[in-house]
Amino acid sequence: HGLTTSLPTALDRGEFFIEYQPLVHLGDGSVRGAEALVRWLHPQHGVLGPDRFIPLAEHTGLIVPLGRWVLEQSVRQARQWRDRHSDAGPLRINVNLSPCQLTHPGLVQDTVDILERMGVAPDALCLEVTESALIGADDDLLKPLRRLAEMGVDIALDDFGTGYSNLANLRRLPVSVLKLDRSFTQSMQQFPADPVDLKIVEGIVSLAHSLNLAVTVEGVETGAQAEQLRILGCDTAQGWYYARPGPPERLHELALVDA
Ligand code: G
Ligand code: G
Ligand code: MN
Ligand code: NA
Repeated sequence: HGLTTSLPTALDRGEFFIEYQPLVHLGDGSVRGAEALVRWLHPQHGVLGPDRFIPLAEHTGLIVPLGRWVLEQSVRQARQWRDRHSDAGPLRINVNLSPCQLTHPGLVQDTVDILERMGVAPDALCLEVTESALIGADDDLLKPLRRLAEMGVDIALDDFGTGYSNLANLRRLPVSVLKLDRSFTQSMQQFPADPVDLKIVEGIVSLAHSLNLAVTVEGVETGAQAEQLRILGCDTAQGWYYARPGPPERLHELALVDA
């Protein structure tokens, strides 16, 4: 239908834009960075979320140039945050990668080029890959991620806890961050939360920390959730309680308040 025919030229027409959702340190509440979330301002349908077009972009191959564009914009934005107020501390940028981007041979070189061109250090970038994309991943798939990790780029396992991956498998993956799926956060709605859910999160956090992985929680909507997840030892949080995804200027304001 309409989206299928208009997607291939949307990039050239400049119809995509990026919103940023802050990542907040649970210990002190400071803004540490943001996740880049792409949107499509469609001339007829208005603003479309990634769920409406990423699957189509993956199917048609547009995800490779679109993903490269998202990465470049996001790294440029990280540079602007740094230039505009270094007093807020370095703000890191998280960018989502589709499985198709992992198999594209240009991924490592494109990433290196973008970081160099923008003058941004690799450790200011975190690439998010879903747990399901890495289940059963062979060495060929992991090689580019390993090279990026060796350069200092963080790799996060997104939607962790939904993909039924073997926990022992984590040792094999070049990841440094687990992003706990929103479903765990939702079960922290009541205070005190369900004791079994508490034990599960506690176990994941303890395993993650013993493997030197940081834990980020998604979908935090209330202060009670934030407090329980902080007590459970989670490191960083993201969610509507702190801020909805928004324009990059919003991050300046949020980061400056804490600085
Ligand atoms: O933006 P929203 O909050 O609706 O995000 C929905 C999903 O879309 C998230 O799971 C996110 O990982 C994915 N997503 C957002 N931006 C990008 C992107 O630039 N590339 C890819 N591959 N996925 C994205
Ligand atoms: O990459 P990922 O699937 O994690 O993308 C995050 C998605 O979660 C985006 O669609 C974003 O808009 C959404 N989101 C972010 N914060 C919250 C929240 O606090 N509650 C809910 N329900 N969704 C959120
Ligand atoms: Mn994500
Ligand atoms: Na997620």
